[in-house]
Amino acid sequence: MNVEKFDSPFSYKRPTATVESIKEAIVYKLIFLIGRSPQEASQRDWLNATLYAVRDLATEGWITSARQARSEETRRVYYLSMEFLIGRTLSNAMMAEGVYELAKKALAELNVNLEDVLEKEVDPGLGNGGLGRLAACFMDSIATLALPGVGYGIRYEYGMFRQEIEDGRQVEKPDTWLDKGAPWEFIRPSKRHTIRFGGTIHFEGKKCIWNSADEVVALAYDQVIPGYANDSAATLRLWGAYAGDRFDLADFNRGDYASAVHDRTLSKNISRVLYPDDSTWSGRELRLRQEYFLVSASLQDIIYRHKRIHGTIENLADKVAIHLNDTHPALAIPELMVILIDQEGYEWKKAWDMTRRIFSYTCHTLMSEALETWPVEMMAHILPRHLQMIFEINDYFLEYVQTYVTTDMDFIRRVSLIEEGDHRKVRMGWLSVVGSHKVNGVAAIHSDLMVTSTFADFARIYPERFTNVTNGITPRRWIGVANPELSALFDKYIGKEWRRDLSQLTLLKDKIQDPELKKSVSQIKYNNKVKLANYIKQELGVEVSPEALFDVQVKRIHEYKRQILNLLHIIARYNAMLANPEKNWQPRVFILAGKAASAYYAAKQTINLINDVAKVINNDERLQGRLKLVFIPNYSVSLAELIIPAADISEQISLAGTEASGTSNMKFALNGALTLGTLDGANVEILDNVGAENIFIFGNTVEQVETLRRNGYRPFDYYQQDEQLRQVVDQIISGRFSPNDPHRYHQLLQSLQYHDYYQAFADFRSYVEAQQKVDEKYHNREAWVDSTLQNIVNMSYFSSDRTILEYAEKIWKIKPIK
Ligand code: 26V
Repeated sequence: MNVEKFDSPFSYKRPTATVESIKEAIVYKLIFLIGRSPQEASQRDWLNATLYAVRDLATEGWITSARQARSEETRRVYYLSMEFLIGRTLSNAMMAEGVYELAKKALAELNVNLEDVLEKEVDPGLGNGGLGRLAACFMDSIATLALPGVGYGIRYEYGMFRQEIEDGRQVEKPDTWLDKGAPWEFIRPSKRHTIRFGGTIHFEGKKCIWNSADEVVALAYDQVIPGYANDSAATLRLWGAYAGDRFDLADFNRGDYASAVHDRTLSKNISRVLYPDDSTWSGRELRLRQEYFLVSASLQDIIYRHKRIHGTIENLADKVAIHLNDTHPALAIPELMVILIDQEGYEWKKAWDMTRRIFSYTCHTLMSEALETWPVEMMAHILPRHLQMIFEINDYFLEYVQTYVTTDMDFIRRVSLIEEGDHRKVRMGWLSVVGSHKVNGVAAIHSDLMVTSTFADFARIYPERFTNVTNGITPRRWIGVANPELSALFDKYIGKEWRRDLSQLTLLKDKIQDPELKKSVSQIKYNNKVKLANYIKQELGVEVSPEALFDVQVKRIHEYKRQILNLLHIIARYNAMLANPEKNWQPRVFILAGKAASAYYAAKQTINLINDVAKVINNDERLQGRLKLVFIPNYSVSLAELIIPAADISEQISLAGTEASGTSNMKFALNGALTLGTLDGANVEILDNVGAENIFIFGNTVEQVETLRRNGYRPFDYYQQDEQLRQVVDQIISGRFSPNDPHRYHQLLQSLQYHDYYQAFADFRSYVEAQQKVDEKYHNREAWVDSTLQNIVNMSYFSSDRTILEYAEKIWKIKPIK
């Protein structure tokens, strides 16, 4: 039964966009929406006016595609993620709507420079790193493929902290991204849901009654995610927390303003900050509340929408797919059970069958410390009904295991959703696997390791449940927006379709020997390096030459990613250059960027050391400018767009078996950098695609890493036996780079010498040798450019469109909107 009337009496016809029409739209927005005259408008006013004008264009397609999806009553996917790192929106949207050049001209006629205006846009940092950026690339692909999908997340008032470097050290400053307004969002005052917390439960017969103690209101803020040139758009709905009607008028009238607003402040805390820590899991009550807030608001929304379209929830499992981006929204599983049983009156087994048909889950890490668990005690306090439901799910599941798999008590204890001990814990990863019909890893090697390590027991119970979907990146942002000159070159050689179908890049293969093409590719790289060099000069006051080889490692700072290995080599190179200054050294600029979790001491020390070493190297005149090291502060999506297209070498040097996939590795290769990496994550598949001659692979394999660990890895032996390594380590320990505080890195280095959990010493020699090969290859510029091109043309597989189509077909079972 259709509850909504779909045929609308009025249909809007979009006028053809021209410079004139866009100019008019921008000025109109400026005057009537912002309330400024063109004479007194600031750059930000122009930005917002342009944003509103372009948003209008995207909104047309958004409304039609939403209506169309409803009328088709198709199955849809809801992507639940605690993070969406969407980056700036304007240039991407202008390109999607096909008006970039028109808007540029329109603004020019108003004496405004588009590029300057674009730089004013804030970059919402609503994510930590790879997982959040992947969610953003996925939304872009969902929109471009016109798939029926909605993203759900949290509208954090403070995103990822702003990183400043003071005296070489990271200092965290609040990211007040909303201060400048959020012109891209639509606030939906009518879309609000009440979220309940705490209180008690009791049974009346078989029925469980939850009397909650606290309530918060979730309010929807929508963002249009425009599809590329398809008059279609997807929705990203972010929830903000409000106090609802909790304002106490009695307190206020008594003059006690503080009490009257106190509860409101507490409620708002839920969407106040993004957790800036993806390295360790320290259980925090507020984080648990945040996760439930996202889950409860989104599920209420999904069910409301479903009922409005279908009039029943009997067919919920046919029409709804819900995807869990890691375990963070895993409470959605018990939440749906609670809704189906307590509110809708379903019988347990039927509710469970529906739930498992609806959910799927992606695991994004193998690091055991990032696997979420929640103390039973805490969950009992905040979500008593959900804990009860998790116990019921566990009983049901363990009975299944005992009946059909094994009665081995060790096994049962290992797979139980509850970790026993003095402090019992709920294992969210296990819950996600048990409550989903599909579980995937994010690169081939990661998915293999998942079923042999973390989820080995579950792979025995549910072998057909586990699968792989290798990550991808959106070519619209990572070439289209980030590398306009390379985009224009592609357009010239193979037409514009590559933006929507990256397999078109294979057409370039026929032209790969074209000298013009080679020349252009290397000229474009050079131009991008000039841009980055200018930024470095302006922001850090360091002069770097675009003639040098740009060697780049940008990502969260973490021991497993081994920025320290990079640094050991840089210092070794420095020493070698000083020992042999006459040699024909290939000039190099080493560029690093990334944030360290605020409580992650070793990561923060690493940043400090990078900056200390940079100070020494950059000021050593004996090097004659042939070696530079820079740490670019406050890494973000927009900085990635500047840095990645300028790279010659992409450092992907995590210890084999630790990086689930990596996605910057794909962005670099697509922009023509050569990967210097270990056989880890998606590097393995990049190697398969570009061929061994066009990538630098080094280091131990997963098997070798495991063997070393099993046989007792002794980093001190490597230190003793490798003279170059020993010299570097001794220099750091002796305070060569921190003369005013010679003991600064004692602990960091001791931990390397005696533990080195991520085996940096074991891979040092092989890394240094690989770096020599890099120099040799760069010497032969022809060969280098050939390899660059081989990387570019062989990247089709890594489009997030391919990734999303795999999810759509294999996991979500959804089809494009007609
Ligand atoms: C964990 C936590 C725990 C505490 C609070 C905040 C927080 C935020 C994130 C995480 C999990 C991080 C997992 C993650 O980002 N994994 C990355 O996912 C990428 C996309 O699949 C993948 O390319 C990277 O290799 C992987 O590290």
